[in-house]
Amino acid sequence: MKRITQFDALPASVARPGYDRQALKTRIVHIGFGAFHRAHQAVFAEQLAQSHGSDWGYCEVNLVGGEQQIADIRAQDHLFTVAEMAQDHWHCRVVGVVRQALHAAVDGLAPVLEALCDPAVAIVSITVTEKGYCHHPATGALNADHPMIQHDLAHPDTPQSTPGVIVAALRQRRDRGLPAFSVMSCDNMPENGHVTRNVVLGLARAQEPALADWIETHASFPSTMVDRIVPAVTPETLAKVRELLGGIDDPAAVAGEPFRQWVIEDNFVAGRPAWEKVGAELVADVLPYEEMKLRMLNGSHSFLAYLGYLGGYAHICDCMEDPDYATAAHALMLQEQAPTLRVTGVDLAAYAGSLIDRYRNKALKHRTWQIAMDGSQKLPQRLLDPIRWLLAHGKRFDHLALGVAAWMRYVGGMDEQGHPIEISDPQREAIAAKVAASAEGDARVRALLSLESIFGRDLIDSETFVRAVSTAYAGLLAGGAREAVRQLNRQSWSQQASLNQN
Ligand code: NAI
Ligand code: CS2
Repeated sequence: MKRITQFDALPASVARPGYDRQALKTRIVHIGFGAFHRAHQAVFAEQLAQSHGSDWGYCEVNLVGGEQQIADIRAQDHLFTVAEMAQDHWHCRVVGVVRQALHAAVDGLAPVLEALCDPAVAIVSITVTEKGYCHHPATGALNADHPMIQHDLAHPDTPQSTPGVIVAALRQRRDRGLPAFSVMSCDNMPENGHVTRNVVLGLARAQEPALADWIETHASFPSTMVDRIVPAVTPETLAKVRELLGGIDDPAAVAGEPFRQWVIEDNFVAGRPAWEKVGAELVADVLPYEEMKLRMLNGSHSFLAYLGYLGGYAHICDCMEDPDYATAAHALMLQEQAPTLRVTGVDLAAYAGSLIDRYRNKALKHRTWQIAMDGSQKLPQRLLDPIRWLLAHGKRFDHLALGVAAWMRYVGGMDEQGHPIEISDPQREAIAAKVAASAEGDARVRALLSLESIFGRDLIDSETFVRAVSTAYAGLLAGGAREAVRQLNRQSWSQQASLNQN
C-alpha cells in the first residue's frame, strides 16, 4: 500500500509541508487527536510552519478511544491529510506539524506524562468532547462522583481522566522544578477555559491543596471559541481522499468545510505560536464570541439534529432541503438566540445567513445522529441558558422549547416509525431510568426535567418553561416533527405580523 510519506507520488494539486519538519520542536501536547483537531488547530499550525517559519510542533495524545488514529499516523511518519469540502470542489493538504503520537492505553501512562513534562512544552491543548471534562454541565463544576474522578482521587499517580492526567503532569513539573504550562480547551463549551480550570483545580485541591495553589499561580487556562464543521469520517470520505491523493491511502485523513474561525483569549504563561498571523483572533475576553457561536450555530444545530432525526432527515443538508426546517432554524437564531447575546460589532443577521449557507453544503453529509449525541452535555449552553435569559426578560422561546421537547422525544428511544434510536450519551442510564419510570406525555416531560445536572434546579420551578416544553412535546406526539416545525413557523409568522402591526 502506498502511503502519504512519498510526497513525490502526490498530485501537484495536493499541498504538502515545504519546511524542515526536523526543525520543529514539540512545544504543544494535544489531548484528543480526533477529527476536529486535525482539521482545525493542526491546520493553523501547518500554515504557520509553512509561511512564517514557526517551529511549534505537536505531540498528539489519546487517553480514551482513538487507538487506531494514533496507530495510523505513526505508520505514516505522523503525516495526515485534511480535505476541504466545498459544495463543488475538494482540496487536500498534507499536514506535517506532528512529531510524536501516544496512546495512554497502548503505550502506558508513563510516556504520556513524560511528554507532558518536557521542559519545552508550553501549551497543553484539549479536544476531548464535552464529556471528557468530567464536570456538571449545568454548573461547570467538577463532578466528584464521576467514576474516572473517583478513580483519580484514589490513584493520583495513575489517573484516567483528562483533568487527572493534567494534574499529575503539573505535579511532576512542580516536583522537578519545571515551569507550568497553559491548558487550552478547544471544546464547545461556554467559558471552556473556566470549566477546565474548575475541573483541574477542583481535582488538585481534593488531592493536595498546595498543588492547587501552585497551579493557580503558575498555570493559565485560556478560553477559546472554535469553529469548523468537521463531520465524522466515513468510508466515502476516505475513498474520495484516496482519489484526490492519486491512489494513495490515508486512513488518518479528515474532511471539513472550508470555513474556519478561532478566537483565543490571549493568556499564556510560557509563550504561544503567532496564531494571529494565520487568521486567529487573539482577544482579552472570548465569552461574547463563544456565546454567539454556541447559541446561534450549535443551538440551531441541536434543534435541527433532534427535529431532523425525528423527521427522517439523516443529514443537516437534508434538513435544509425542507424550507420549513431552514426557516425555523433561521428564526431560532435571530428571534431567540441573537437577543440574548453580549457580542458587539457583529452583524448577527449576516452571521445567521452565513450559517444557513454553511448548513446547505451538500458535500458535508453531517449526520443529525452525530450532532444529537451527548445531548446531556450540550443542552445547557445551547438551548437552556438562552431560555433562562428570555424567561428573565419576559420573551417567548417557542423554538427553543420545541428543541428541548425534541431532545426529550429523541431520548425516549423510539423514532416516529417505531424503530429504536441508538442513544449515545454519558448520562444514557439516568435518562433511560427517567423514561422507563414515566408515562408518555406531561409526566415524561416532568421526569426528564428533574435531571438536575442538565436542567439545574430553577427551570422545573418555572411554570412558563414547563408549560412551553409540555405543549411542544404534545405537538410532537400528536403530529410528528415535520408538522411541529411547520406549525412553529405559522405561529411565528402570525406573532411577527401582529408585532409589526403594533
Ligand atoms: P472525534 O470523535 O473525532 O474525537 C473525539 C476525541 O475525544 C478523540 O480523540 C477521543 O480520544 C477523545 N475522547 C472522547 N471521550 C473522551 C474522554 N471521556 N476522555 C478523554 N478523551 C476523550 O470528535 P471531534 O469531531 O474531534 O470533536 C471533538 C470535540 O471537538 C467536540 O466534542 C467539540 O467539543 C469540538 N468541536 C468539534 C467540531 C466538529 O465539527 N467536529 C467543531 C468545533 C468543536
Ligand atoms: C456540532 C458541532 O457535533 C455537534 O454537536 O454542533 O460539532 C459543530 O459542528 C461545530 O461546533 C462547528 O464548529
